[in-house]
Amino acid sequence: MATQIKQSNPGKSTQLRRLLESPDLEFILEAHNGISARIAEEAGFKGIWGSGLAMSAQFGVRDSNEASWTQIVDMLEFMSDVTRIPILLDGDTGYGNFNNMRRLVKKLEQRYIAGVCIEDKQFPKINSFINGERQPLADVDEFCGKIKAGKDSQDDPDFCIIARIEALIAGWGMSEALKRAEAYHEAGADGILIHSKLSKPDEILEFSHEWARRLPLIIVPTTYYSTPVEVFHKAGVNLVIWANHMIRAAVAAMEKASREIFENKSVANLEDRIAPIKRIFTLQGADELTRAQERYLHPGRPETHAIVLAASRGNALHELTHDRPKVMLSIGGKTLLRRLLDEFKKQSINQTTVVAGYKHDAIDTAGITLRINNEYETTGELTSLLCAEQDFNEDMIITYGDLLFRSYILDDLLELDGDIVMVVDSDLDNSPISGKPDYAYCSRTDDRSMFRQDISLKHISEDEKTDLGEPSGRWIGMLRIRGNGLNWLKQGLGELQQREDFTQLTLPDLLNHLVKQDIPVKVHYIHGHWLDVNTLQDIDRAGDFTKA
Ligand code: SPV
Ligand code: MG
Repeated sequence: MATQIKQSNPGKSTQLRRLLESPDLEFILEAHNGISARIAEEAGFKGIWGSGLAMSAQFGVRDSNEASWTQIVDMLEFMSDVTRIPILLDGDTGYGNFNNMRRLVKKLEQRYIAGVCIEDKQFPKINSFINGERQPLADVDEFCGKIKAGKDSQDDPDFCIIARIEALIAGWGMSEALKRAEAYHEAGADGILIHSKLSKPDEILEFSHEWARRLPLIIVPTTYYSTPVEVFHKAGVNLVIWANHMIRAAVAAMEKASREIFENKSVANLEDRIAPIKRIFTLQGADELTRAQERYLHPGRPETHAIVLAASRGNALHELTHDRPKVMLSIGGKTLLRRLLDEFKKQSINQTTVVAGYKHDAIDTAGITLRINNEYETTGELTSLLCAEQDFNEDMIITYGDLLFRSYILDDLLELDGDIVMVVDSDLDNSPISGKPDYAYCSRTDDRSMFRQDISLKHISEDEKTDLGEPSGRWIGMLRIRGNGLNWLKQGLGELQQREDFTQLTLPDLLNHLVKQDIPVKVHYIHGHWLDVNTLQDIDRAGDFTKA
């Protein structure tokens, strides 16, 4: 896992700072090792809480600094390596005095950890929910010195130091909590975490009211979890930490599974209710390694190339595409094209051809081969595809340029057998429909309980109903061609070129042409997790999608 994601991601601390300063109420989720961090990211969380409780628990020790701080940092390194979202470490008391804090900040920055939260208790700490009221607090001045020492030793200006106040839990009252918050603010803290163990949010709300947004406010609603989160937002809370739910979910699942296996002396009954081995491989990034092996150990084999069709303006986006084609629209600070290229790189796809047309001069050509369809205004996708003919490869992905998708979709597609495979979203109810959807009518509908179903395309059309009945899903605009597929594709293109209306034909026309000739076009079903950008509304959706 440790080598999956390049470490040159300088944006994690900036991402965390944005979460703290966001006008929305934001949420981060506890994770305690590499795999749980990856799962939290895939679920859509924008950040991770490196919980002291959960990390100690997964080591099987108490939340009392029994795991050494270097063991915690080692674990964080695994978590950081496999994720792109920021990690806020629950740094307990900073594991010592100001000097330990200085070294901690250095070591965290070296591992791209976005920030650390320290609590005003004494080392070695004990979890706040165990006899919290009897735990001694840190001296205010000493704790302020620790915050200052941390701030002075960070290199990255966006690295965040959060001061956590335990005065309410320790029974020292609201005015002590507020006094401490002000002192920590002055010492340079980037945010205040106010902790409470009441089952109602009363003291948190009172604190928020008195605090009046002087610094970002963070809460951990473990005991007052039944409060609707809108209440927190209204009260001025910026960030909610779901602090221990991944370890608790994992423990409950492991207890149930282990009991059942023990009692039944069999795993047959359990098999369908636990993650398939393949899912574990996916979370480990095993497929990328397979492809890397092909690239580095067997360099003679064809690499996967990508062809991106990006000739259109995207008329429905109006002014936004006045001076650039759709693929150059920036979503969350990165263009659609750059996002695609990043996804390709993750899968070791390093050769990409982009077929442009409208405002092709505005395309950032770094890392791509640019081909131009000068007739883009009067021609269709197949004409664009032909512009890239010289870049066709024995193994290639063809995709529209306005596509956003979760990484696993391309990852899975690259793993499948089949000479021509198309990705179809079987979730017609939930996927937002904009533009003209390409409905796929397939040999079978999606049976999600079956792994690797053998399904083929029967017809693809913009019609929501045909003689074939209801559609089985929507083609997302992504196709893989390999092996015989390339010859079939070339042959199909050649045949269609004979037609008078060739210039108007689209990729679905090509797919239908192939299917008619009994060429197997395989279908790989997915269930959401993608988006194409056609309308202004899609831009908002895309922003949310990339933030998630
Ligand atoms: C942790 O997750 O370890 C925390 C939060 O510090 S709490 O357990 O609520 O104190
Ligand atoms: Mg903790």
